[in-house]
Amino acid sequence: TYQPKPEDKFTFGLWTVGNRGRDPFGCEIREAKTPAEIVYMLGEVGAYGVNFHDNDLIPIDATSGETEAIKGEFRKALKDTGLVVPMATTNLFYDPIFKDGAFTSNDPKVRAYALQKTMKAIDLGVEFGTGIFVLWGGREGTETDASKNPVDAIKRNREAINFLCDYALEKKYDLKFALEAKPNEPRGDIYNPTTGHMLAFIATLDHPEMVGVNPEVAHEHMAGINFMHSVAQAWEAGKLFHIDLNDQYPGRYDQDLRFGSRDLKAAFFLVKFLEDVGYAGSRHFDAHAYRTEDYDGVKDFARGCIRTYLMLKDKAKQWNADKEIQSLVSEINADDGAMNLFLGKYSAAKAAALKAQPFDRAAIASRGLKYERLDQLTIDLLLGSR
Ligand code: 3MF
Ligand code: MG
Ligand code: MG
Ligand code: MG
Repeated sequence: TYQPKPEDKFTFGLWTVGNRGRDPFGCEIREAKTPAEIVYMLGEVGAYGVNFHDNDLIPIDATSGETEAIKGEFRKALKDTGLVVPMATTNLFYDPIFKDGAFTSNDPKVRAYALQKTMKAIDLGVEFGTGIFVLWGGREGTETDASKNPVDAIKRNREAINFLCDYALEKKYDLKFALEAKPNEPRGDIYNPTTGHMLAFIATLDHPEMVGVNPEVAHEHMAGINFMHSVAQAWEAGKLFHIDLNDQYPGRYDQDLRFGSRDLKAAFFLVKFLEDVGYAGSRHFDAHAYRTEDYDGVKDFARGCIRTYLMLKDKAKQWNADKEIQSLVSEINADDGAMNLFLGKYSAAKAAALKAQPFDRAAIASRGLKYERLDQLTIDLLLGSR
C-alpha cells in the first residue's frame, strides 16, 4: 500500500535530494552526486519526474563539451528510469552577479545577463520536454530601501517577464510560466512576497494567460499565511500551474522540511483540497533531508514525502465518506432557499426588498455551529481512531 503511481505525479528537484546539507553555519556533509545519479535515486524511490535549475544540470562555467556529456548521461538516466522533466527553472540567486537582484537589479548589465541566462535555461528545459518554467526571484529584494525604488522593481520585473513570454511565443514553445513568491531569505525582503501579490502582479502582464503561480508551503508559512487558502485562491483564478510541497515552522529560517512533518493537519487539508478539486499538475517536493542524514536517509526522506501525501489522500477519501462528518457538513451548509430572494446578482428591486426585510439577529446568532465536534472528528480520523 501507498506505492506511488506515475499518475500521482510525484516530482523532486535535482537540488532537493541532491542537497548536500550545507547551511549558513556549516559545510556540506553528503558527497556530491551527478544529475544522472540523482535520477537513478529518484527512480528507486518511485518518483515520476525530476525538475532542475539550469545550473543543477549544467554548471554555470561548463564548456560545450562538458555540457554535451552531462546532457547525454542525464538523458540516458531518464530513459533507463522512465522519469520525465515536467518543470525547469533558472538559478538567478547563487552567482555573485545576482547579489543585488537579477531582473530588478539596479545595474542594466545584470538585468540583461539575467534575461540571457533565463532564455538559455528555457531552451534547456524545453529540450528535456518541460511544459512549466518556474521563476523564483530569490535576490529580487533589498536589505535597505535606500537602495531601490520598489515601483521601479515592479516595472523591471514586469518588463523581464513580458520579454520572456514573447521569447517563448516566438520560439513556439508549449510553455507556461509559474511565479514563486517568498517573503524573505536570502534577501532581507523580497518583492511580491506572497502568492496573493504574485496573482495581482500577473494581471498586469502582457500575456497573463501564460503566467501562473508556484506556491510553496514553507514560503507562505514564513509569511504567517494559511497555505491552503493561498493555493485555493490561485486555483480559483485558474493560476495553480505548479506547487512546491514541504513543511516549515513559522518564525524560523527556511527549513524545507519533509512534507507533512510539521503541521499534519494543514497538510491534510491541503491534500484534501488538491484531490477534491482535481488538481492535475505535479506534486513537487521542494524539500531536503535533515543535515544528519546520509543518502539512505535522503531516500527515507523522499519516500516519506510520497508516503505522507498518499496517506493523507487516503484520509481525505475517508473524510469525504464518513457519515457523521458528512452529516455535520450538510447541517453547516443547510439552506432552505428562503434568502434566495435577496442573494446573488444585484438588482434595484432586490436591494429595496432586502432593505425592508427584518432579521432576528439574536436568534440567528444563537445557533451553535458544532465546529468543535467536526474538528475533533477530523483529528480522530487523522490519528487513526475512526
Ligand atoms: C527557495 C525555493 C527555490 C525555488 C526554486 C524554483 C531553491 O526557497 O523554494 O528552491 O523553489 O528556485 O523552483
Ligand atoms: Mg523554498
Ligand atoms: Mg530553501
Ligand atoms: Mg520552492
